[in-house]
Amino acid sequence: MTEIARPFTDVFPPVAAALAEGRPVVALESTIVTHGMPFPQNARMAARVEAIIREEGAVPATIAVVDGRLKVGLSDAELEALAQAGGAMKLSRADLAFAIAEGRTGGTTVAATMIAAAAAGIGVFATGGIGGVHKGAETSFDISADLDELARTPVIVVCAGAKAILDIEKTLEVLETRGVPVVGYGTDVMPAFWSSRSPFAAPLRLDSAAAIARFQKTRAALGVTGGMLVANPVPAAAEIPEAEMAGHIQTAQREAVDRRVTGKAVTPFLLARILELTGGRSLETNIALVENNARLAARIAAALA
Ligand code: PSU
Ligand code: MN
Repeated sequence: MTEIARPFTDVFPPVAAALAEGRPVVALESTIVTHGMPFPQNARMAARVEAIIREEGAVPATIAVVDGRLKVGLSDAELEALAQAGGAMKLSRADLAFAIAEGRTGGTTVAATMIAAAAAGIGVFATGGIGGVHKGAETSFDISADLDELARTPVIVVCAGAKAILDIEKTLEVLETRGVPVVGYGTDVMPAFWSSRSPFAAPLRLDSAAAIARFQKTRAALGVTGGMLVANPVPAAAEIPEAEMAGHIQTAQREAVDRRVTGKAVTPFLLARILELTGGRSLETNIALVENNARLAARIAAALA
């Protein structure tokens, strides 16, 4: 952990030991736990994802703010408690420090998790989907802080693409403008979270964890700062075809506009409605793709170590 962040940070001992010895560590976000999935599935998912990372020989570090402490790695009991915490904040770059200063508890988004991971010296992070440019952003201006964070903070983020609740094409355009490499893992097309394919090309393609590690090391050597987005398609057995999701997404979207849901409430609202509209099926897919991303992230971390 950077010296100045140390007084309010708790690095979980197994994470601290792995970092000190140069062994692979994978960061995990916690907004997916506090706002992305209901209890108890969120708790089960979080524990299973950590287990997968350990199976792959890496150490998981779930990042969160608990009672004002920035946690880099949680014990099983702390993770279970966070999964049931009422009133947790959803923390991004704007309010990560607020929660720490005010002694609050919150899940960290992709942006806030990247900040904490980089400060702790963790270079790889697994999640489900990133935030991006929302549909209708031309009037709402709703563009996730995740995209700016990817541009500035040197962490590899492994995701299953951008959700179809976002405008994938505009999300890719913003990432290109901000100089963020988007790498399709073993695919030429951008995956779309619940579906393995979107109508859009993946800007770059790599087929191994070693190649991804080499690319990031080369960027660093050239002084090219910032993160990288790895888009890992959901396993075929778990996917829901895009056409099937389109109607549900449209319904949830319309409700969000009608109810004037804005700001950071938008993504959790859409996720919860889509879960209801698919009768829980979207959640199964969500869990499968996070597990798949955790496995790849552990292999990238091993290749970087
Ligand atoms: N996408 C998901 N599940 C999630 C999120 C995104 O499939 O839980 C969360 C992530 O933490 C992401 C955040 O960083 O939502 C983006 O929120 P916003 O759009 O408000 O920036
Ligand atoms: Mn937003």
